[in-house]
Amino acid sequence: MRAQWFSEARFGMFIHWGLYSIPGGIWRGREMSYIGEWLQACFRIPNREYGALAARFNPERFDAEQWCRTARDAGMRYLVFSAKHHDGFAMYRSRVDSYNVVDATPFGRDPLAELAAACPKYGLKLGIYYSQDLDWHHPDGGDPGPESPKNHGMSWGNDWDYPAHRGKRFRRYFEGKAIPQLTELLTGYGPVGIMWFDCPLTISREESGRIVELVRKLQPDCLINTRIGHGFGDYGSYGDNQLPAAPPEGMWETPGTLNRTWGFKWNDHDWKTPGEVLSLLASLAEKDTNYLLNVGPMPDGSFPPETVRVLRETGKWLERYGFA
Ligand code: JFZ
Repeated sequence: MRAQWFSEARFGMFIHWGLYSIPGGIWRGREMSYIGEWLQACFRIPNREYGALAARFNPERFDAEQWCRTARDAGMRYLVFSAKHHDGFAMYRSRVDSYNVVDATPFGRDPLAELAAACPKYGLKLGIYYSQDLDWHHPDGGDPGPESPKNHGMSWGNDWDYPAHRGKRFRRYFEGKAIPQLTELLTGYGPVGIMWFDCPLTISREESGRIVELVRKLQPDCLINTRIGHGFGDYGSYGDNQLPAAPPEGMWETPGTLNRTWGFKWNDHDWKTPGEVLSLLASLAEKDTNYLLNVGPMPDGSFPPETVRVLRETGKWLERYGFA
């Protein structure tokens, strides 16, 4: 069964890494209270300014093998990497859009390619996060419009650079960027275990279905989470750190933060203890639910020291008692 590895994996590493990791929750001396990867929307930063962060993206300490070793030693069996978050910046080499980590930064390397090469060496399946609906860089990226409820006071779509909601044609973004980039991701990085989608706010049933078809065609064994939208997908995603009440039907996963943010924030020190991580992992496992625990790497490419410490202790305990 193509999903067996997933049910047996139980523990995975979510990785949110992008341009937002550089300011780490602080913009021109002002600090945001919301999750770090929402920085651009929080401060309504124009793309010209936000995109200038790319010139400063040079993570000298990035080491895919080190990331994978940390995941494996924590007892994790898979990894999901943010290839493109809502800010629209591709964290892999994209021929479709030069707004990507290889073409736009002094770093010039493809972290996804390096992770794809490292994962199998550490027994990890590779998963890819792709924001299929929201895209703040594209003029036609998903935007529920001015009448829709906000997200903690913020706009879901980019209405600071592109305020003319009536002129937006999601289809242009979908055909011109999302589908071509997903094709790149599904053909350029070897076997992909999971395509992790998010925030299906404006996407149509037909469009969600098109993505499912594309994944099935290019990677028949790849799993899809239900945040693809419209009831599609192979397994359900709960909310942040959520514990299901009863053992549910089907396959499930709970993504969770290790502090209070997905993308790195300099001032978030509210770390869970290894005991808390272990207890959530056990409670979720009892409900047949995987735990996708997030790491927000720092701008230099390394994991925050607290993250490393908690993951190491977690892995040691699992190993000592024969779970890993
Ligand atoms: C989304 C993103 O907006 C966020 O930046 C992060 O990537 C996170 C993993 O996913 O936020 C959500 C989406 C859905 C829920 C919660 C947070 N939910 O259904 O509870």
